[in-house]
Amino acid sequence: MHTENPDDTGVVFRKTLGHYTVRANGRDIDCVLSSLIRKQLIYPIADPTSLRHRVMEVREIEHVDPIAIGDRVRFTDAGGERGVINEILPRNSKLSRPAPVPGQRVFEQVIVANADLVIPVFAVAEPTPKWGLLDRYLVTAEAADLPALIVITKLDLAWKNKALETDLEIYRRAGYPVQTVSAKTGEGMEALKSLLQDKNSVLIGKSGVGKTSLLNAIQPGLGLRVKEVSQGGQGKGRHTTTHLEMFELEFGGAIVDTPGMREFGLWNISIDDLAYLFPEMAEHAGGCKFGLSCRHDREPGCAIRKAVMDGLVSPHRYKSYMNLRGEL
Ligand SMILES: Nc1nc2c(ncn2[C@@H]2O[C@H](COP(=O)(O)OP(=O)(O)OP(=O)(O)O)[C@@H](O)[C@H]2O)c(=O)[nH]1
Ligand SMILES: [Mg+2]
Ligand SMILES: [Zn+2]
Repeated sequence: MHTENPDDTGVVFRKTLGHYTVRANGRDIDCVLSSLIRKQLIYPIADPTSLRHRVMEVREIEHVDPIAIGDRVRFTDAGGERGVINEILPRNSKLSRPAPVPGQRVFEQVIVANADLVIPVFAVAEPTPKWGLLDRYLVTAEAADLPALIVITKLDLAWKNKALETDLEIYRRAGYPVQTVSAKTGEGMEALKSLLQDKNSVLIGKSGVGKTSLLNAIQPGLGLRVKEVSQGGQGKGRHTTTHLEMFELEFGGAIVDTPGMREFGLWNISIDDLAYLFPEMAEHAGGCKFGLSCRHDREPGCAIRKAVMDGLVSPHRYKSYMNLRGEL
């Protein structure tokens, strides 16, 4: 009889094409995928109408990698800190975005598996926050049924953004927690740490907002590379973090740092569900005169437009809703 060895399950902390770093009982094992798992997981997502299975090209596998950071896997220890992944254990959650493969259809890209907190990161200034992008991240978190914590960093630059407090009030009123911090001065950092304790969090945000700096401030021992301060630079240009990686926090929990993502589309969200993914709109969404067929645009008796008029839903959030709706 095969007895389960508790040592042979672990969590994927890092991956480079074809190789996965699995952490199990404090050891890092360099794993590859078993050929069985490749077949099981890659074929079902190939075009179901195609009569013959075709072997996927490397660049496609890169986009549709069946394993995500945060996945719990079962593996065979091959000795010498190497192993073979045989099974992906069921996920508690997944944060996804669409990955268009040129000349192909769009695939689901699971950014992180088993996270329990999504942290959209924006800077007070440098770069100027784009709140429409925050709405996109929040909808993605809601669709994954994960709570979000909005983190605003570079608080030491507060004098550069007079509108900040008014803007943040919109999100607080919508029910989202907001934590302002500065990685530079340490302000707000203890409060942030207590919000992260014992959670599996994922930082998302554009390149240059200060995600990695935040992680270094949370856990100084990490010493991760951040963008050099450049003379006259606007924080644009190249990414400093180039791949996803998960880090264990010494006070409990783990955090995934992501490279700034230029494109962040919505994955698997239906037009009818969208209003329910804006928590402050959800309670009004069922109340329109035309019911589910209401597009919440110019229809008479629209409960969502009324909520905007009554000041219960901010015009900014409503505008984001309409913009995202246009994409679906
Ligand atoms: N003034 C100030 N600058 C900061 C702060 N945090 C980060 N920065 C600067 O912002 C720049 C970008 O920081 P990173 O931490 O590399 O940004 P990132 O979000 O990880 O960027 P990518 O890895 O490219 O996605 C660096 O020049 C940092 O020194 C802060 O709290 N205050
Ligand atoms: Mg970074
Ligand atoms: Zn309506």
